[in-house]
Amino acid sequence: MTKIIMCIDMDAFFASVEQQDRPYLKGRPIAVTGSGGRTVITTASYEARAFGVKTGMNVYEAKRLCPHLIFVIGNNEKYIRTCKGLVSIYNQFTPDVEVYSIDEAFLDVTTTHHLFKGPEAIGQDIKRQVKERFGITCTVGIAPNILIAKLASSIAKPDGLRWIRPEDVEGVLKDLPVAKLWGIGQKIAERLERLGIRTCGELGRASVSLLRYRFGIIGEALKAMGLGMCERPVIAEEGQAKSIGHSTTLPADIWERSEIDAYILKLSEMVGGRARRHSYIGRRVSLTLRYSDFETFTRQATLSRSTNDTHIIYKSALMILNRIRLKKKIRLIGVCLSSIIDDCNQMPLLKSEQRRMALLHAVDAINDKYGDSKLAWASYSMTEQEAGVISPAWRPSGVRYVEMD
Ligand code: TTP
Ligand code: MG
Repeated sequence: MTKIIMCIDMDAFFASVEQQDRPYLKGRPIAVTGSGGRTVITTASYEARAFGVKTGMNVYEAKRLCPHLIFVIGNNEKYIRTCKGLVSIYNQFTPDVEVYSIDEAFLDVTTTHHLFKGPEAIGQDIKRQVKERFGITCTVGIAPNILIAKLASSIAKPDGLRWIRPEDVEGVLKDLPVAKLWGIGQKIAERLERLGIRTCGELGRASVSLLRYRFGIIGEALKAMGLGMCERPVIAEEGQAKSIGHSTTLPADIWERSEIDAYILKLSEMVGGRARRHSYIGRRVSLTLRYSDFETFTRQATLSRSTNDTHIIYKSALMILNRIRLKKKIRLIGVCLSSIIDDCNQMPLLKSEQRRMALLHAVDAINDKYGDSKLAWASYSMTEQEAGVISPAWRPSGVRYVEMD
């Protein structure tokens, strides 16, 4: 059966929330920056984008482009609260809701749209409710799969709705530059261009063996993307977190291995503590790093058995880090525990493990009582300053990182 997938993406999310909160900012060029004195822009209002201001730009460059630009320090808690409210709107229309990032969700309405006068009517209703409840606009893309739904929403931005029906996919992709597709970055686009492939139409017609030869295992997937095909389903939350992750944007970019390790320990403790509090254990540990120029990547390791032990999470994250040759300074670090199941509280077999678990629970009890990180592991003290932002990155219940490994 042909699926009907929706992609809902807020327009200039952080900036729109701030403009709604402070009406004097409405209709004006604003840029949202991180807390903790960071000088990089996380997003800009569409009024500011008209001057060329964009995500990742530093404030000096932005001010030069738009001298009357207004800067606002972001407030992650506020955005997470809004995100949770948005999900409650989506849940009216289907149980298959995937909260993909803080302002973006995929809905599979294949089996429910007829109850609501069709997908377009659902899209309009969501846009109306988002506007009424939060005073912000969003863009809706509708398509047979998430790849094309995402494309539809990016084409229709801002405040738009676009339905790309199965019979329209080929026409839309024909002359579309490959980099417009979700998942094809600038680097892959450049490599494709060297093969004479610029548009999705050309990519769809390219020989699989050539693509496989040049791009390895992703060669086939690239061709499928050029044809507008994507098998990945909408992965709905099932009430239980699928992963527990914390990330932190550092107060200043760092390079020193000992400093990076200290942050990883701190994040591992936050992840382990949260897993223990909610009685979850997980088998996969991922480490996400963002370089100073915003290039972001995730590597992961699978453990021999599930855990919520800070020490094991930390050691696994360090093992992952040991395999990475750092090219630039780091601006963000994230640690995530996934492949999660309920912890049946089995008693560890080894005496040393039993002792450590008892210690972990004692640390948790004190931290629960007096706030996180009152008691911490020795090398925490190496992080001289508190990080600027520590939050469950993007998703209200855990993190989904792009899996690259
Ligand atoms: P996006 O949806 O990528 O951007 P946006 O909502 O601001 O604008 P658009 O209308 O193009 O969708 O990201 C959502 C929010 O996430 C954004 O408002 C700010 C934040 N963000 C960061 O903090 N760092 C980043 O690198 C990016 C890309 C976004
Ligand atoms: Mg957005």
